[in-house]
This record gives sequence, structure tokens and C-alpha cells, in this order.
Amino acid sequence: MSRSPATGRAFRKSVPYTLPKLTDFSPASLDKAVQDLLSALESESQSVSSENAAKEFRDRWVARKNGIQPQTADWLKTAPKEAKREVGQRVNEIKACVEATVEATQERIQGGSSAAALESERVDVTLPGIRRPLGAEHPVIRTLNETVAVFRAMGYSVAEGPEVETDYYNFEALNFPPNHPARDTQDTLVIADQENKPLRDRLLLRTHTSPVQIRTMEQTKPPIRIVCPGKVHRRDATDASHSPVFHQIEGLAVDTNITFSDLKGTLDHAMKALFGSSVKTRFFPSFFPFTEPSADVAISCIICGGKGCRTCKQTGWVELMGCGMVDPNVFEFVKDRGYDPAKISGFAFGMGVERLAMMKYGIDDIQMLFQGDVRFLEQFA
Ligand code: 2NL
Repeated sequence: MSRSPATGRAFRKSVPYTLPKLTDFSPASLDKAVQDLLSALESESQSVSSENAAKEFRDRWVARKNGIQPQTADWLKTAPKEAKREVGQRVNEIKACVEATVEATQERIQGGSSAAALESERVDVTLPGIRRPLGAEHPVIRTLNETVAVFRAMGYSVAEGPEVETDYYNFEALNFPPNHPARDTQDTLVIADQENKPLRDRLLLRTHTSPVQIRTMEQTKPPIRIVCPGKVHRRDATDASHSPVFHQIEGLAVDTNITFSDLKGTLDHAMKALFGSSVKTRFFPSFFPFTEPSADVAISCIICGGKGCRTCKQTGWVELMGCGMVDPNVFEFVKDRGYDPAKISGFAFGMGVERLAMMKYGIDDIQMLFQGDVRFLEQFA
């Protein structure tokens, strides 16, 4: 025992275990001597953490000369006759424990290269591997990426923006009049509890990706060429051709002297790149609040080659896009960023990606694209 200089209390110094000489050979005293030895053995074994330490541990406990376990023979020698049987048993017990602990410690440090450890780690390298099925791009995303690539090859950049928009970016800056039916909650999914805000700040789920184009014009002086792919939302009932969530790619080109024939040439090229060089395009008058003049674009039906079928309702044409020359009223909202309608002009277009995918792959129900049925989707892998 020592005394702590701080508290004056007695404490046991941590000294390495040595085999005590025994004078009292009563069973209780033997029990205690064996207990002390085994707990020293166990705690020393646990602190072994390297091969060198394992070797030292082994030598300290079992070395023929001066090992702790061999020294227990002294107990037997010094024991009185009548205690020899009892002491002999304890000494044998100790021998078995020490040898087992030394071996287990060595095994733990060597990472189990013993026969038993090797056996438990046996791997049959001739078994077939586990084949993990490869995922595949969803047909909608594949169509979206392919379409974006066609425009990137023509020098367009890609712009993205938020799906939760303000009324300003989704409608006002796009020349939708205040009472346009699209602004109605019958047609647009709106965020709850916005009525206390001015109309232009109210939040909604974007109904097209045009807001991205306004945001990009606010930040980039003309000339620009951008495509804006993304998810859009409309309050529509689900049927074979409608889904409340779908994808759109809109495009915008603004420069000096952009004309309607630039628009026609660009979209005609894009449709030929997507559907094959024999596809024809047809432009016919339409209306959008943000373009003037506006047109709808149809391509010759790629299912029947234009002869007339169910998909094209016997007309030979399917409508795939809307487009037009950007309305000067739209440029007014970004005039201070260099978009003076007296100096520049532009065209814009928008297409539904699901419609493109359905046409490309001959799918007649838009819901197939959203149900996630692997038997349908694996055809595109
Ligand atoms: C359609 C029609 C269209 C646009 C989108 C646009 C964007 C700006 C200015 C002018 Cl910032 N126009 N976008 C123009 C015409 C048609 O989409 O049927 N989409 C599925």
C-alpha cells in the first residue's frame, strides 16, 4: 500500500503480478491465490495488442524458465503432505487456463490464421457470383436527355430553376392577364395560405418551365440560347393522355434579327434528329399569351408514316409542340437587363417530354410512364 500525497488515502499501486509464495494451504487461501492469478492473466491478455506484446505475454506466463505457470510447481513442492492433492488439482487447472489464454491471445493478434479460423473463412471461389440487375434510365428521362443533347449540339445551354414558383414568374412576367383562367386554382396547384400576400408573390407549383427563362434573362444579357428541362404541375384529372405531373422542355433564343424562319429551321432540325430524317414538320397558327405570332407544331405520324392510324386519329399528323416569337410585352419585364424589344427579338418553344417519349416508343397510355411497373420499364433497359 502507498499513500496519495493529495488525499493521504491508501491506494494499491499497479504493479505487475508475481506468483506469491504460499504458507497457508487452506482451501480458502488457495481459492484466493488462484483467483488473483487468473484475473492477472485475463487482464494482461486483454491489453495485448501487437505481435511483440503477444510474444512477451507468452514468455512471461509459460516460459519453461521463470514463467509464472511453471513456477506454480513451487506451490506443490512447499505444500504439506495432506494438502498436496488439493494443490496439485489447482496447479493443473492453472496450467490449462494459462495455456488456453496464451493460445487465444496469439490467435486474436495474428488475425486468426489458425486452422479453425481459416476453416471458418473458407470461400468457395467456384460458386457463381451474385448478379445484381443493372438499373436503366427511365424512358422519360432518356427522352429528356436526348432532346437536351440535340439542342446542346446547336449551341444551347441548359438552365434549371425552382418547381415552387411565384405568380410573378409563372404568370405575370409571361403576359398572362390577371384573370386568365390558367391562374385559377381550378387549373393550377397553389401552395396553401398565400391569400394574405399580393398576387405576384403567391407561391404555386410551376405550370411550365418558362419561369426559368425569365429568371435566366434577368441574369444574362442577350444574346442567349437556352433550354429549360424540368418537372411541371397542373391541376388535371388523370387519363390516358393527362397527368398532373409531367416534364417539359422549353427553349428560348434571343438575339438581333431572330426570325420565324430561324424558329422553323431549328425545330425542324430537332424533330429530324429525334425521330429520323424522313419526319416532316408542320406549323399552324395558335395562341399563347407569351408569344406573338404563335404556332402549334405537328410532325408526320411516325407510327403510320403519315398514312393515317389510331395514334394520329387518321390525320397523318401529331401535335408535339407549341412555339412562337417572344411577345414584346414579355421583354418589357426584362428591358432593363438589355432586352429592349426595339433592338432584339427572339423565339421560344415548349414541348411535353412524356408526349415525345410516347411517340418515340409507341406508348399509348401516359400512365405507363408513371406506374413504375418493372415489366414495362425493363423493355427500355
Ligand atoms: C406548349 C407550348 C410554349 C413558350 C412555351 C416561352 C417562354 C418565354 C417567352 C415566350 Cl420566357 N415563350 N415559352 C412559348 C410558346 C409555347 O409551350 O405547348 N408546351 C407544352
